[in-house]
Amino acid sequence: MKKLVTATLAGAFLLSSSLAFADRIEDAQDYREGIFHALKWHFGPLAAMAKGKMPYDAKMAQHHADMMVVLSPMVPEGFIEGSQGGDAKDEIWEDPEEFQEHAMELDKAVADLKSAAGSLDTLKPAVAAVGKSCKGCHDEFRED
Ligand code: ASC
Repeated sequence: MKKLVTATLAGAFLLSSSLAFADRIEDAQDYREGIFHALKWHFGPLAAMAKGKMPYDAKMAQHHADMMVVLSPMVPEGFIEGSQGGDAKDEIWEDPEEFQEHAMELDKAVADLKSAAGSLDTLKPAVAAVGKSCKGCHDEFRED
């Protein structure tokens, strides 16, 4: 009887932890999509300022660039093993080094953006570099 109780408890624990892990995998897609949406939220006004579609505002530009510096390193964590799917191509998991390289490129471009946000002249090329980094990764690793 004691053995049965122990086995039942162990089984219940394993089941609940694997269910929790299944949630974790599902949550990973939401997590990474959330980070990308937040990056887009902050990049949108910067791109608009760079293109002259919104008046340049140094304080706002700095804020959005600062937020992107926080968000960018959060991206790779959303691509845990088993969370393949959504817009993410399998190549991310097949060539993690290449993916990591793109992620580090974004970190670098965003750090440059933070330094460049103080004037429109410096903001423009820095925005272009971030856009290029986004596109480079999307071309390779995102489903159209
Ligand atoms: C954006 C956005 C992207 C990138 C990409 C750059 O504003 O949402 O995914 O720029 O379009 O080419």
